[in-house]
Formats: sequence, structure tokens, C-alpha cells
Amino acid sequence: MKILHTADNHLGAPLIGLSPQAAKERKEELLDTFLRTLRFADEQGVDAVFLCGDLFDDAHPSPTLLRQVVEGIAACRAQVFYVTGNHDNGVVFPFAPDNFHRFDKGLKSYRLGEITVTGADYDFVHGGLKLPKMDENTYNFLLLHGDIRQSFSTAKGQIDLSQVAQKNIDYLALGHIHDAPAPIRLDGRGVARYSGAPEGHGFDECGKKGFWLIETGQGLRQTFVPFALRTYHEIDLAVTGIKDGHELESAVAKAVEGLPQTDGVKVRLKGSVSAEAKARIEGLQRRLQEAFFAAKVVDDSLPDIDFSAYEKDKTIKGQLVRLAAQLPEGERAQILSIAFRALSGEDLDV
Ligand SMILES: [Mn+2]
Repeated sequence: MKILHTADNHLGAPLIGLSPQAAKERKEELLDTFLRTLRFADEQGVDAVFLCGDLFDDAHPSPTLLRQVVEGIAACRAQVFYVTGNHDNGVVFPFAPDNFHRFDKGLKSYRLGEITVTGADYDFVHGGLKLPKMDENTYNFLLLHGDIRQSFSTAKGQIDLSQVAQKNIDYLALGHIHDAPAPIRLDGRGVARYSGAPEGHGFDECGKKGFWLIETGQGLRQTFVPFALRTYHEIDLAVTGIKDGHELESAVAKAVEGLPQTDGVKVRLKGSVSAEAKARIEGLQRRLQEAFFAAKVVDDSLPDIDFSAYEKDKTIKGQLVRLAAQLPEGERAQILSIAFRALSGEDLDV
């Protein structure tokens, strides 16, 4: 059997940080990716689709959006299982197609061939979650939206690892974390996985996005399927030694070379750079924004100051430079930069 695990689609999200035009476009893309996912499931002969919460960005999606989602589900041949998340908890569907199975506040299980699908909506996810031991002779899937933790917590949305271990779970399909980090081992039998958001929602969600395709057989074969229409990229750029704005511009151009212009790019400047080059950053960001779907330059660089010129000064700056001589090289420039900026009356946020 084949199973598709997705979550955190956040349909209808306002996508703050993008221009109104780009936000509108991106909003349509999130829905498009969800509907494409259902069509992909059919093409691949998927038997069950898991929607693990935050399908919508809030519990009151527009009637049009709801209708498009329900129609997409109804047209899909797979059985579709849905648990709510912290964003869409309490959402009301206009009608439920025959292949749509929504979990409510108590635990509920469905048997589908050799798999058992158990789940509960977000209201039920908390430290008190009590799971029965599942039938060891089927593949057991559990669907929840929340944050899995090693330590016990009674907070809502938090799942304590000991609540889900030793229950014969093969795969705990999670939503909530928008990255898809490595699986978390539950016990000798099963794993927990976040699917991650299928599309990045902004510069804090960089890298490959998609969903998991799972196949039963000798155990569970799990394949990540990159599926996003656009990717947000984060690039660290070492700027030490760059003398002027022109050089900085070439370095940035080289760093983003080859990236699709339909993607988003965030360039983070690191190291120390001349004041002249720093003055060009705003213009640089504007040009990147024209070239890419979205762009941002984050300036984490320090001003390039020749501290040795102060070594003999009978000033506070001179004294600081002499004191800092015993610090390791990397730290010295950083600490002195902060101290010099403070001395020139800048408000510092360190
Ligand atoms: Mn989410």
C-alpha cells in the first residue's frame, strides 16, 4: 500500500513580507500545490493521504477556498485522513466527501487493508494523551499535530515521547514543525516524522519542501518528494576583504548565480566590510528584489576598521585596542567593533 503524508499547508495564509501582488500569487500557489499533491497521489496509486493539521491558516477559511479543497478531496481516489492543527482547529467543512475522514476529539481508528490509521484532532493533543497498545499485526499509523518532546509536559500541543513509545506504532505522522528534520525513533519498532510545510512561507522556511511517500512491504519505505513550486534559499556570504560597493555587488551576484529567478533568496553578509560597501546594501537588496520572486539582504557584517591605527592613542579607543590585544583574533575585531560603535553613541542590540 502507498501512503502520502503532508501537513502545514496553511491555505489562505496572508504571507506577510511579500508585496501585495506576490502575496496574492503565492496564496494561489499554496492551494495549487495542495491540489497537485492530491493529483500526484492518484497518479502514484496512493491508497491513503494523511493531512496532519494546519491545512488552513485559520479556522475560518473563505467559502470559496473550502469548496475548492473539498472538491479536490472528493475527486481524489485515495482515502483522505485529516487531523486539525493549532491554526485550523474547529474548522467547519460544508460537506464531507465519502473518502474524507476527519478525526474528532477522541481517538478514532480506521482499518484500511493492512494498515490501521489512528488520530485525534488538536484539542486532544496534550500531556494527558493516553494511547492503547495497537494490534501488532497491522501497520499502525498515528496522526497528530504537535511538538514531540523527550521530556514530560502537560502543555497543549506537546507530545511526550513516552506517550507514544511501546504502543506498536510504526509511523507517527506529525504536523507542526515546518522543516522535515530526521525521523525520531519511538522505540524498537516505529518512527515519528514531520512532513514539513510543502511550500516555504517566507525567508524563515528555506530549503527543499515537499511531503513523504510511504510504501508498505518489508517494513515501511519512506521517500521524501520535493514538490514546492518555489524554494527560498539562504546564503551566507563572507565579505571580509571586500573594499567597495562594486566588489560587494559582484560577490552577491556570484553567490546567487544559477538560482532560479522564480525563487526567493536571502543573503546574509558575514565578516567585516568597509563603510563604503555597507552604504550600498539597500540598493543591492532592491536590485535583488527586481531579479528574484523575493529577496532580502541581512547585514550581519561589522564595519571594517583598522584597529592597529589606535594602538598608541591616549584615548579610550586606544586603551580598548591595547586591552583587546590579548583576545583571540576573531573575537578581537568583533568585540572592538561593538565597543567602537557604542562609543560613537549607536544604539546596540547585542
Ligand atoms: Mn503550521
